[in-house]
Amino acid sequence: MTRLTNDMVKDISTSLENVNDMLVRCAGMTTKEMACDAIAIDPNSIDLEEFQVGVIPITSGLGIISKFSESVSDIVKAIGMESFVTETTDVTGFAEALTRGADIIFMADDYEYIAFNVASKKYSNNSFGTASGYVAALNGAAKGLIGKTVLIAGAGRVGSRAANLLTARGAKVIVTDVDKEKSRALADNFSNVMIMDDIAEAISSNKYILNASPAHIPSEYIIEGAIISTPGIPHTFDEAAYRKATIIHDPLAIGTAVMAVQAASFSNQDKKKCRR
Ligand code: 2YG
Repeated sequence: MTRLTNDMVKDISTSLENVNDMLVRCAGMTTKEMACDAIAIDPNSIDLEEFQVGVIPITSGLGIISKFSESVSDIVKAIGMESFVTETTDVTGFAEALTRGADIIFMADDYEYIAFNVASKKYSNNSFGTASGYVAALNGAAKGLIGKTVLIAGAGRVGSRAANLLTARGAKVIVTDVDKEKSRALADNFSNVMIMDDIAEAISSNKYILNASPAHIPSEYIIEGAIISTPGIPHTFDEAAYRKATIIHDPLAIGTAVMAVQAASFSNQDKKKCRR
């Protein structure tokens, strides 16, 4: 999994309006609408203001990314939730979040990034949140994917998770990855996924692209009018690419917003159960 850097994170909190505007402009939906569409719930069926979120800085492995926790807290606030960053880190931070009454706890080490719903004991993770958020945005921007062919560039955790989300929305899926083993593993797991090994040919023959790879995609490869939903970091699309294509990207907010809404929806599911 590619790790965010301090530089990628430093301006997130002050650019959340821009992300929302980008989603409205490109995909016809706000950040909250995208997150609800990603898990197929009606935005009116969930009251995000009810939820208190605790974000815990985690020092393990390569350690803290500056402003990561604050950014997560601001992202969930921007979709209407209450949230705080714990004063303490790691296990002490977990105890602090519980003591302060967090309903949902966000934390990330170098391998997993999760949103844990305390009451329901279920959690949402970044691979699902990012894949489903960017698929929802692509679906909106393409005005539906039924019968359309979508190229997945990058068969890592997010790209692989996106494959069945795309087929569930009626798309035909092609996958390309510099690591042929990864693209074949993905194609083995999902029926009717085609493989294209040459990334230049793959990009230049597809209008709809879900880019979940860290690779640079030269603008020369991109079709005029392409729609590229791209969680991939580092984000290296240049001016020329932005002129030719609709490009949907942010380093953290789209995945985090889906995680928050999915974690909150676990409570609703329990409420529905106890209503019977
Ligand atoms: O608590 C901290 O500050 C650090 N332990 C956070 C480490 C996060 C590492 N993970 C990543 O950089 C990305 N996988 C995060 C998700 C990117 C959005 N799709």
